[in-house]
Amino acid sequence: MDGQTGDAGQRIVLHADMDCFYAAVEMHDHPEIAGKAVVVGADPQGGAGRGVVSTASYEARAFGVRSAMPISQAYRLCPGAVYLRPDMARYAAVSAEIMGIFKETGYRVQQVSIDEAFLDISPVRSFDTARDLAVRLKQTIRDRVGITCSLGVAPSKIVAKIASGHQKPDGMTVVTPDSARDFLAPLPIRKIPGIGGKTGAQIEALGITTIGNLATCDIQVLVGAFGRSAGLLREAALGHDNSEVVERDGVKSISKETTFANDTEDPKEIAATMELLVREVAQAIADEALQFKTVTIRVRYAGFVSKTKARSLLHYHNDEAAIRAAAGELLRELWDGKPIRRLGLRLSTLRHQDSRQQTLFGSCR
Ligand code: TTP
Ligand code: MG
Repeated sequence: MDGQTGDAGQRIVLHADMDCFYAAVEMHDHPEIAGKAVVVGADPQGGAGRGVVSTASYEARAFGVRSAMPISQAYRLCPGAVYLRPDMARYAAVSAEIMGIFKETGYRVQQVSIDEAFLDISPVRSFDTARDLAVRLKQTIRDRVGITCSLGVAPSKIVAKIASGHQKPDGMTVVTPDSARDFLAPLPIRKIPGIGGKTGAQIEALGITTIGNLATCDIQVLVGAFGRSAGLLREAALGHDNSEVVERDGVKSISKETTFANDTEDPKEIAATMELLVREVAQAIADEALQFKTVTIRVRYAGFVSKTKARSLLHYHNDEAAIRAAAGELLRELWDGKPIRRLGLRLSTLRHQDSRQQTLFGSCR
């Protein structure tokens, strides 16, 4: 499945997915629970708890515990597990650190969830070099973040994503253009992203259980059952996917808004409300360990007319004073003295406080 050189212009996509992400962060932060059955989610309350499992360590999965399962069921399956509530601010910070490592490669990065990203590594040109890069990425994440991930390298996003899940945890699967069909053929159709419960059952009802079946069955059978989506299913089964890796930030902005009990033109009331918003957004970026560069205010007047005004600062900040100063200036410039119904404050152009500037993988650019 490896060892081949991509054609000139060949696309090479890497998909990374952290292993049991929330549980892995907890086990890293609390070494005494490393290697144990760990369940992150709602409080089990001795089996009477409501709510669901966010994730479970692979040790807990051995008992049948799964994401999205009722926590009471998880407790029945594995009463001896360590049960923890999620610490989203911590996971967001670790996520930002990992995305930072991906960005240091210099390749295009598309974050798709808190623990998942695609990298367009086509410039490495060969699947051998891609494998070397993947090995280094795994090592860097292990060294700097202290958790494991699973990687897939393939000629398209869809195959890279299927590949990253192929040998979890701590896995790596490289699928070259020549090996893609053989790789996909024996896998169950539900390995195709987006083919879940209902669609999966509909396809299986046609006697199609593997991706190979889906790739070779009579297209009219698919058209009969799925109409215009038949072509998409067939393309997915063949691993064809021209969609690009699109750069996107995880958290785009943090904003707070308040509606006044009565429309107001009282400068003191407006200033006091802005002060509350300043404190709230300052708290929110502190909780997520973020820095911002852009401050935007929004004023909605009676009659639903809204005006916004933004200011981008020269440097990243994380302090309340910088937000207060920018918001105050913007309000003076924007507000025309008419009664205000609603006031909003947004911070954007965000980055994680630990974003490091050094560049790794220089030779692979
Ligand atoms: P996933 O990557 O789907 O799962 P995972 O990282 O826990 O495990 P795997 O090794 O199979 O990749 O999701 C990432 C995180 O998102 C997960 O750690 C917790 C959260 N999550 C939920 O809160 N609820 C869910 O139903 C799922 C699937 C994930
Ligand atoms: Mg994961």
